Amino acid sequence: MNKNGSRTVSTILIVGVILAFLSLFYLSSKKQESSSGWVSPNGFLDPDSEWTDEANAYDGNETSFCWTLVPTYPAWTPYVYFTFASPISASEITYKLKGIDVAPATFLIDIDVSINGAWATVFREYQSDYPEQWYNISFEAGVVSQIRLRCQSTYAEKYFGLSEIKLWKFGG
Ligand SMILES: [Ca+2]
Repeated sequence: MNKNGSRTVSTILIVGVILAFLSLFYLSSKKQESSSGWVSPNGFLDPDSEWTDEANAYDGNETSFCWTLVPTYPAWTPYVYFTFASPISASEITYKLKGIDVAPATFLIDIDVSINGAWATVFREYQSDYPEQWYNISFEAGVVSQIRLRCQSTYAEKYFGLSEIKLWKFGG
């Protein structure tokens, strides 16, 4: 093989190696896109402006929180909506409460998800704001674009705090 031929072979080899790396990078990024895991919202809607620090419910920081003053039964807070950049195939929500008041409080919490554009209630139960822990809610799998939440207090007016809320996305 002459010098030019050897150079051509080297060039083909180098291009081949680069293409192989690019393919691996592409495949691994595709896998990452489709892999399952917890996904935080990336936006919110608060039509009545009754909630405060809404983005704290999806900033990945368990010490920051979104909050509102909750009226006494049977009055509800207005809904706070959490939105996703693109709809997510999901079957579970996890959320963490923040206890703001020192005295124990019990809330009726109502959580809905928008599945294919229709609201479905996935959780409506009484819950104490203590302890501050993660709560998981499973629901019939669907393509979710928004979560909305409202609550009421069973005794007296109380502050309600939400540290984080996430959807379980399944891989494809
Ligand atoms: Ca937070």
